[in-house]
Amino acid sequence: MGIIHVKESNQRYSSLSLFSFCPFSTHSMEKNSLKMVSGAFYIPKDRMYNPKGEDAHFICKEKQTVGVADGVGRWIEKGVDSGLYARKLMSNFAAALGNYPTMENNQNIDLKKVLQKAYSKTDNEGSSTTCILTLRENSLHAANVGDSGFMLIRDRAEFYKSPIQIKGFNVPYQLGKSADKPSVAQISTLPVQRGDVVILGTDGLFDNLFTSDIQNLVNLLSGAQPGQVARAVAEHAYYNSIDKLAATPFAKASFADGRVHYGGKKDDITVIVSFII
Ligand SMILES: [Mn+2]
Repeated sequence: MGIIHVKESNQRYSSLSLFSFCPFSTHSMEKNSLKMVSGAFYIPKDRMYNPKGEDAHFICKEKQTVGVADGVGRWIEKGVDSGLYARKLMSNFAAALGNYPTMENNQNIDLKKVLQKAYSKTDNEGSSTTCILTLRENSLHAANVGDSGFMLIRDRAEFYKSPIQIKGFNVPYQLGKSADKPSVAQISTLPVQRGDVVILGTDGLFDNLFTSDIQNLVNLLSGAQPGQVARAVAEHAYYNSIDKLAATPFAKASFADGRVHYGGKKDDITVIVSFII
C-alpha cells in the first residue's frame, strides 16, 4: 500500500484529507518530455460534523496523474456519507494505475479502463462525480463524469475549460452502484506546452469562482508553488461560497434556471494546480 501523507495545518482552513500518494517508486522520465508538477488544497464545507467532507483527490507524481471526486450530498438522506465513496474511488484509482508500466516504456494509460477497474472495486453505497487528468507525452488526457472539471491557462489567458455533464440543474452525472457507469465518462485530449497551468477542481470551485477570476489569481501568483496557488484559489472560492452577495457562477446559473439565488454556494472545495514544465 502506498504512503499517505496527510497534511494538516494550524490555519483556519485546514487541509484535512489532503493526500498525495502513489504505491510505486519514482522512475526517471524521458528528458525532453513534458512534466506536470502539482499541488492541492482542500477546504471541507462542514468542519464540525463531517470534517473530511465529501470531496477526495489524489496526486500521483510517478504516473503524472491527478484526480478529484465529489461525493453526492443527497445520499445523506439515506444515512450514507458519500465522502466514503469518493475517497474509496480515488484510492482505488491510484492503486489501479499500478498496472501500467513506467512512463519511459511509453505505454498508454487508458483512463476509461483504469476508471472501470476503480469503479468495480468501489462497492460501498453512495455516488460521486470525478475528473481525472494524466499527462502523456505532450498531451493532457482527461476522463470526466459530472460537474467537476478543469481549466487551462496559457500565456496568462484562459485557453480551455472542460464542459460539465449534468442531467438537470445541480444534478450531475455521477458514478455509483445505483448510479452511472464509467461508460458515461467523457474522454478528451488536449495538447499542452511548457508554461501551461492546469486547474482541476470540484464544483465547489467552479460554482464559486468564474474562470476569469481564477485566471487573474493565477497570474497574480506567478512565481509561487502549485500548492500555494491551489490554496489561494481555494480560499477565494471559500470566501465567495459564504458571501451572500458575491457574483458567482452558481448565482448566474440559478437565475438562468429561473431560480432566485444570490451569492455563493456552500460546498466542499478541492483545487489541484498543475504546472506543465
Ligand atoms: Mn461539490
